[in-house]
Amino acid sequence: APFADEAALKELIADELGVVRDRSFGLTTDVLAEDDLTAQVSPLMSPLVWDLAHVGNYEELWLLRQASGQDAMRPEIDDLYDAFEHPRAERPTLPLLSPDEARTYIGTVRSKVLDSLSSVRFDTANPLTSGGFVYGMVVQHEHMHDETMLATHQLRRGSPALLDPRAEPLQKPGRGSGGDEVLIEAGPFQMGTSDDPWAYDNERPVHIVDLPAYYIDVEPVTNASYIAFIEAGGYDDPRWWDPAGWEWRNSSGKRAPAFWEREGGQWVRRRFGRTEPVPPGQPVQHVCWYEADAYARWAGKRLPTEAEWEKAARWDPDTERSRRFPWGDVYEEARANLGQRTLHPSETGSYASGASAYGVRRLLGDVWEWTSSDFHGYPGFRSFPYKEYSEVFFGPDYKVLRGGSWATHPLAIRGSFRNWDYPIRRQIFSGFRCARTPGEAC
Ligand code: AVJ
Ligand code: FE
Repeated sequence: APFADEAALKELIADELGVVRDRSFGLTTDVLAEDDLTAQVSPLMSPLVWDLAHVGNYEELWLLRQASGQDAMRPEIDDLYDAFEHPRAERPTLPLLSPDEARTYIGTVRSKVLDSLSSVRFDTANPLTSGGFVYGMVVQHEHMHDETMLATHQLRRGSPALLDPRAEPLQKPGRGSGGDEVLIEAGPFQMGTSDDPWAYDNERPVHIVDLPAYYIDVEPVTNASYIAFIEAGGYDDPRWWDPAGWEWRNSSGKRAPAFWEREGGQWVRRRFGRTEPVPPGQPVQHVCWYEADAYARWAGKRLPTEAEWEKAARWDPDTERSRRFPWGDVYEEARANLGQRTLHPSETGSYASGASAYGVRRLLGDVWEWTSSDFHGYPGFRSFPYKEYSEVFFGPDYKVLRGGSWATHPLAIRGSFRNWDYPIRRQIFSGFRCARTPGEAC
């Protein structure tokens, strides 16, 4: 078991709580003034100061009240930071804590959490604390909000607040394989997990899924390929579009990915407050499900189902078991573009060492990948520890995304992790790869 020793696990938890908090401050009070933290840059997003206090309020709720049995510190603010009470568009009108108050509040919560950590028993009979589950849930929650805050930064106008820490790609791109696909032979695989201690309810339980043979792209679809779709009139031909997607295309007026503009005969994109030529070899980013679906049909392909994505990412046909990551069970920094080390996806051909058993590349990191699947619970699903994490979103309204992006922290991603969003959303760091049924099209 990865966390056999409770003291070592608690040390890791304390470290990871510190890592994620540094990240949260690095996206808020360290880099932006009060006005920028309280402003709403888009009705799709919360003011950054809401996210900041919300992660602390969530931490108070789960780690102080639930895990440690303490009384509410400030019961009067719970309602303000309950995501289900107030939609994002409404949040700037609430009497929110100021940036200074939020910083103080979440800092106080944090010191109480660290003070109580040693006295909370990680009882294997209590699913909330067994394996440190609820602490893992809180760390992952803050990382997810940090990625949401990065999307807010991307939408923000005004002078740049974030610097790309590296101008150069982390790895020199290797062999280009933008057009390549691999055949995944027919057969069963293990989908989801029952033994990953920090996995969410929607990743559980592990179950066997038997898939017919399919092809899947080795790499995500690049900007160059997506530009070919645009230039072939892809946005103007209803044959490629889902009927609801065609309606979205008509009513939104969109004819290119979010943040793209045509300038002097070339495509440029705005990225964290700067404008740059669209890099042809990076995965296309900021496309909605309808655009991904239309591109795939134009290319003579289709989006992979969620199960097809996961089998290509996790299944090892030699050992007949699913891996935690495409390359194995242990996270290794050099194998994927995760964790906000750059503020953009990597070039096609990078991270070849992160390939799955089938040779499929860059499944984790770079861009979230749209799948064709609606978000549902697996057979035997049981909501835990609260139905508002995932169960209330099950149904036909949301499409599943897999794999995480360059902005996703490694603690908040694994081959079984499931994300979801509306098919019209493009402010997230979303791209896609294609799949194909043998004998059909292409
Ligand atoms: C899993 C990313 C869809 O941001 O809505 C944050 C994560 N849940 N707070 C979201 C989440 C509660 C969730 N996603
Ligand atoms: Fe939240």
